[in-house]
Amino acid sequence: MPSNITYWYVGAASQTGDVYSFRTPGPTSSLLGVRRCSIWCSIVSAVEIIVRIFFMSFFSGPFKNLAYGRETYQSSTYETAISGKGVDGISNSQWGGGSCASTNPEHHPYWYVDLGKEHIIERIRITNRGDCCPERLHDVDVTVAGHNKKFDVVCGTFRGPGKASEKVVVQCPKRTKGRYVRLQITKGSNNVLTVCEVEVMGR
Ligand SMILES: [Ca+2]
Repeated sequence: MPSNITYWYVGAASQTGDVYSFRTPGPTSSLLGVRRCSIWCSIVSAVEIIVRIFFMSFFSGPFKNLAYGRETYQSSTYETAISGKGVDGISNSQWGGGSCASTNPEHHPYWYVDLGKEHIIERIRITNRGDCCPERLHDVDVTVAGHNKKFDVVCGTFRGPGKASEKVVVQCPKRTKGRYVRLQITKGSNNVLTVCEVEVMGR
């Protein structure tokens, strides 16, 4: 049995008349199924849902976006393009949409997010700016740090240059673990790091 099976289980099967609903646990509970039947039928349905959850966990893993709404930082801030706009849940790649984070021109600008605690990190998805200068996204090192904030775990690098509104995906090595995820442009000078959304997929 995979270790992540414990993340998913049938919790709080509720009964309303003859309707049984099955939900995942936690504050972001999602509906897994509803059955209208007798108690015996419901038991069979519960088994069916457990089997389905097992295969969902085994093949795809219960990864979710860990970065949404978390604390963020960047090496400098261009006007009102604060770092938090990178994790506001809005992937609008148009600058006028007001949801992109951006630094000033720098040598090696960086942006990072604090996930609050250590997680297994699977991949990072970055939404690049779409209305202008997408080539600014290049040679981005994605690194991960534990509580000590030493970004010495390499997830991967995006050489680029990026395309307009591109969704850049950087896949981390298996079982990459950390609390902080940082993006940094490591080559050239007079670089501007702009990210319209950064999603850190993990568990
Ligand atoms: Ca955003």
